[in-house]
Amino acid sequence: MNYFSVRMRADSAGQHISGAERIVREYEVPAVCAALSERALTHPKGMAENTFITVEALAESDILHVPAVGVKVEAVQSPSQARDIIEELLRPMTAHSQVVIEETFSARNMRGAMLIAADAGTRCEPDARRGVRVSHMDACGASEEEFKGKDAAREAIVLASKVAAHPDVLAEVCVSDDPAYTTGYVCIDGTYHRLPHIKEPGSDEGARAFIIKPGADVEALIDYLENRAVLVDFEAEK
Ligand code: PML
Ligand code: MG
Repeated sequence: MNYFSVRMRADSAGQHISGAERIVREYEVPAVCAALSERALTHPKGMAENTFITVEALAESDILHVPAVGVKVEAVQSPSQARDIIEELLRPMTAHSQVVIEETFSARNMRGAMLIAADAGTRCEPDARRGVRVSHMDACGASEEEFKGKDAAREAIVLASKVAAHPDVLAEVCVSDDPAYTTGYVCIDGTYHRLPHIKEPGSDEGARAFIIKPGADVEALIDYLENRAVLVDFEAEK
């Protein structure tokens, strides 16, 4: 057993508070469990009442390596400008970009992401309240310096790279539901467009949406997103 998947999720009174995960070597498991449990206890949404940590052995042959997406920071001054940029980026992929924007900004406290069909603009995930939780992923070859103090961005780039590597995903839109976190992104054509000021500080709105290809095998896509162990290769970027 070469690697372990370490996953944390936390809630209070049935409301999702926090979720995070790593794929690490055996010697790193205790420290990673400590860091993830601390995170649930000090979350800006409030101290989690319940924290669940799962540690699961993975064989090296179970792990898929995918390249990291490139990052481009967009010059955004306000939430309305961010929405215009999202619209512009999504337009070539779907006629329903406004539906995607409305759904993403009006959601609250979803554990996972929405799946939205590019052709019909309709939701495709089996549980619309929960969404699809992307799991079993981490960075490989990224120096700590690159991400120092930027856990949210690091995890989002890792997640976006796993999602973008699936051929049935055309784009992703993300607005953090963390009231203190006002940077979001659109990932499309291998580029993660970082969008500062995507929402007003203090707002609990936000979710992720994946825009999926017409005719996609939704069940197979969900299995990949939730269960396939993926290491995102940052070396390939350098
Ligand atoms: C989240 O809360 O999980 C989303 C974080 C988005 C990070 C965006 C960035 O800083 O690049
Ligand atoms: Mg969150």
